[in-house]
Amino acid sequence: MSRINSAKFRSKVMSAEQAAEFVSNGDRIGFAGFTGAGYPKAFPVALADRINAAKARGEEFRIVALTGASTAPELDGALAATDGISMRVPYQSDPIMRKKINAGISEYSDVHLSHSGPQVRNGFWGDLDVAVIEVTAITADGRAVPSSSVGNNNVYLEKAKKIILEVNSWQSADLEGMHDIYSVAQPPNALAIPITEAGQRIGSTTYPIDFDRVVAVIETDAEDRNTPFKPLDDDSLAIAGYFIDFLTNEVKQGRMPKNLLPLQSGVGNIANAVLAGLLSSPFEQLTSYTEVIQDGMVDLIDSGKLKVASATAFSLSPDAAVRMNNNAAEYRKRIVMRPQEVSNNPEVIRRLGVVSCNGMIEADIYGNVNSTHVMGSRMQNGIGGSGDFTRNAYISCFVTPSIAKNGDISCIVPMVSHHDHTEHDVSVIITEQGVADLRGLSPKQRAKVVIANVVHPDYRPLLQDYVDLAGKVANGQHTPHDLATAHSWHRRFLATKTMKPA
Ligand code: 0RQ
Repeated sequence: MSRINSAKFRSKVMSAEQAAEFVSNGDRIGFAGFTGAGYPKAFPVALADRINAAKARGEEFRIVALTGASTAPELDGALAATDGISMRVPYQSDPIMRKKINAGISEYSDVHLSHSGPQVRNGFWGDLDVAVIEVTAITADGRAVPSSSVGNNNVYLEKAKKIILEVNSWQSADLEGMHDIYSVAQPPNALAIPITEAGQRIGSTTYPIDFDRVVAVIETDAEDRNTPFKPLDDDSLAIAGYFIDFLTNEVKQGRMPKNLLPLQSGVGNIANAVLAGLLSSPFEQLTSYTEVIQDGMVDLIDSGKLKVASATAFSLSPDAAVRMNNNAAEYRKRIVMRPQEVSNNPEVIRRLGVVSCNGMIEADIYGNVNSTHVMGSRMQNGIGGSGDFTRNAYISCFVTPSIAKNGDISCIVPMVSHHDHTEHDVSVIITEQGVADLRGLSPKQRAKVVIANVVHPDYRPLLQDYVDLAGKVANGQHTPHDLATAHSWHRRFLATKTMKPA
């Protein structure tokens, strides 16, 4: 049965190939999609075919691709493979897209996710030509029911000259009622977002659609594609254990209530493992004000430990996605899905006292964190929402195994090779070795706590040698560094494939 309950919207139904004809060389396109959820599945593949055909004729055909965050092979993968993305904003994690960015074929602007929608609304990215948005259904009065992510869809639907809707009947019809669509007013007319509890609803359950700008409606029946999480290993279990010990002590010290404060959990395997750890913890009546709902979060809801979760998207393994689809009517009682300008809003995060927990590439002895670049230059994914949460959290935590690539890389280094989160924003670093609580410490005190608690034993003496040397070279100044050798570990890895000295 068609999910398009409005005759005038039905009159715009066409194939993805026909819809792709509405795009011109140089267009700026706002795509739905946040992790492997809620992205258009048919249109991007048809557009990729069109771009390839134009290239074969020797014609230039490139687009600017804006999204909520990362997407999946049918969007980032297919379009990046054509070399037809001139600029990508604001987050990606697709292997082909990453390759094109690091080869200089596609430009990439890595902005905070909470900023990306407002930047489009305020014209920082020029006019938006097309919005391509996946929805679950179109109602009889011409509103659209969101699907498994919201991201920047509200902004793209407001701003684009042309709107293309993909109505995906694979998405559960019971998603209707889960969403809370609220557009943030901009300066000088901005208003406080009236959220004082993670589960509070302040908007509507559907997107308003300006029919006059709708040029095409495509019907699909295609699953979201997320990769399964890596199985829990000893390191991720140890990290989860330390995180829970840390939270337990915060409660004991009277710095958090028994049911904690709203939790945010980042993308990636380690962050998911931390959620899995909470399942066997003594905490009850938990709340979450986060960006993505991962498998671990759904397990916490199922167990009754998590009362409510606010997010902007699902980031579920194929198994968990099926579970969500079969039980959306139950889950929507406990999940509120919002635009990313609200889920990641700094003002709300600060007010609620969110405890953030994100993965990272590396941290340094003073607590500066690199979330994005491998060896200073190669883009991995992007900053995503980690900055939105870290800077504004009640307590900001970062989690990582202490080593990567079989021990040839230490994730704790003398000086990070790229800065995403400064020492001023980072409260706690956790590895399988332990917890470095950096609150209330000076840089020199931080270095001691980092070396004693979170560095792998193979690298601990080397890092102590660096601190001793830096202390001498910098003559005991406030944040001692030896600029001649601060990046020598990275240089050694680039030259010899290991940070360990010969
Ligand atoms: O490489 O994929 O080749 O195996 O980086 O590392 O250990 O599996 O960790 O999946 O938790 O991801 C920072 C990327 C961590 C993620 C990052 C290599 C490692 C592996 C992945 P392989 P793991 P995770 C809000 C929060 C930014 C966005 C964010 C991320 C791969 O957490 O993208 O936080 N964060 N958003 O081997 C070289 C190092 C390394 C390293 C790990 N020091 N040097 N390679 N790796 N450490 C949510 C959203 O924004 C949507």
